[in-house]
Amino acid sequence: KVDVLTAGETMMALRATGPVRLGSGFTTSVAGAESNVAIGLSRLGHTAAWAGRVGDDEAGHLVTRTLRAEGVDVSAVRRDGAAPTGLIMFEQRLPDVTRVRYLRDGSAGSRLDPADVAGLPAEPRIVHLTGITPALSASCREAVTALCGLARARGARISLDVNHRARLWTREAAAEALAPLAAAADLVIASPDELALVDPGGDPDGDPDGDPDGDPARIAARLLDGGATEVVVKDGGGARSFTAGGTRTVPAHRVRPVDSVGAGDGFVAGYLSGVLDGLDAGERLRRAHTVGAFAVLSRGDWEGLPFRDELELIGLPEGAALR
Ligand code: KDG
Repeated sequence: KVDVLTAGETMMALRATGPVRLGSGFTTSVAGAESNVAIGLSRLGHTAAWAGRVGDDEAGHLVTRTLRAEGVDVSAVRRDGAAPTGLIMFEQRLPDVTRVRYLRDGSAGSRLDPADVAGLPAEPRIVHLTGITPALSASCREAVTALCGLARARGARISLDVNHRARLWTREAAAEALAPLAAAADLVIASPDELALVDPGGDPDGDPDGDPDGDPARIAARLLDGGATEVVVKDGGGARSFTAGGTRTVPAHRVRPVDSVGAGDGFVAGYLSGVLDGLDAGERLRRAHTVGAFAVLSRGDWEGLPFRDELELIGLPEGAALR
């Protein structure tokens, strides 16, 4: 049994070592919201599998090699000779302003289809999805729907990080595709503006922001009425968990970010880790904030994520030396 199965697109990440227009160099790594979560979980001692397509190219090898080195099960990854592995370029222009550029149109990852997910690792406890994958292509949308069906058939819980990417699609298109996914999910994680996209009581005319009642608590209540067991709403300062049993709010750690890309994925990895460990809502949120804080305190999407024995490092007094 694998604790968490996730699927999506993982790209080769090119990180500029200076301003790109001046002719900077690049370091290479990998990036993808779903595989970031898988890495975070693996580092915390859980078993995680990632499925997706990579090109039959060196970048594809970098993706599978990196994930394997992080202990993520990549046995279901498909190598697609007909398209390249996607690229993502990061240029940190100011201490906490990073320009992100996708070079992923028509990539191998965007060619994921339902057949790729049909025979995935047996019996995951949780299937984790994000709103990025359905934005990539029609076949990706179908694959995500198939994965929800597989999760249901195998008794797995479905977790959805709404993760709206405005560079990939409009809010209208996102609302249309993501509302049914949220309706199928047990756990929905979103920022307040993302939550409005999956509001079951959203504007029937199709305007994703047209509902005058954009209050996260009310949207969460509607999702719970529709069958979700938990809705987690995160904003800069803290996060709230809504369940039938009540609401818990936990403030985030106060940290000085050095690179906030990947914070949300760290948050999700910490949260799912808390779910797998049977922690209560407050403790789950605390672990989520802790892992998210590690992500923003180091460069790269996932490189700074904590191993289990490092969780307690957040919260030590400033300047603490570990002797
Ligand atoms: O969540 C961080 C992501 O933005 C990054 O890893 C790339 O998956 C990614 C995406 O599609 O934006």
